[in-house]
Amino acid sequence: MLKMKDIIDEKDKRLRQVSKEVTFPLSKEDKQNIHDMIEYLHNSQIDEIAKKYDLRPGMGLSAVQIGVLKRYYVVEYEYEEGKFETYVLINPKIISNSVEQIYVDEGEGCLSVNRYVEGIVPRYARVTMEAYDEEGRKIHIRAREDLAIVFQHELDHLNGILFIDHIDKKDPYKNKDKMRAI
Ligand code: K1U
Ligand code: NI
Repeated sequence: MLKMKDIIDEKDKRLRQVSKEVTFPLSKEDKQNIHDMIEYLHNSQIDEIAKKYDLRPGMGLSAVQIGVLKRYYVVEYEYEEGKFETYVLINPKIISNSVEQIYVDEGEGCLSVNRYVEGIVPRYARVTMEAYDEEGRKIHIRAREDLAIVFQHELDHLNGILFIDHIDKKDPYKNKDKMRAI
């Protein structure tokens, strides 16, 4: 079972590297990693379990955040109270995006950034992702709003980018009026 100590911190240089494409079939280790990452995210969103094991809540997690420099991530999305949809994206890319941009009003969070960073992180309001599932089948996922944001945040991780890189240090609220807050 993954714990907070297994998630690497922004000071770790591995978070700045570009992760490598995955080949199929998946190795036993990668299957286990994906299982553990889903379990972490799910548990972290259940108050009782999160408290018991001191888990910081997360909706997405990329392999690099547990020190594995491979191009996959998982998202555990609560679409209704107590109901979760799990997404596993391997070798993901954005194949189309909206012109409209949005940002998280209270600021983005990241399990690898253990401090509050204020400012706007511009994200596409809607994206279509192309990726592979665990069996190596090509999949397409359309996402909007917060789900679109988490897909983009995780894709950034696979390219060595953190949300803080998108924030203008001198003017954290730059271009605010050109985007919609969610
Ligand atoms: O570090 C990470 O990659 C996880 C990060 C991803 C993210 C989600 C949404 C907006 C920006 C970035 C988080 O999950 S931060 C915590 C969070 O936003 C959340 C946690 C539990 C439920 C819903 C949202
Ligand atoms: Ni993150």
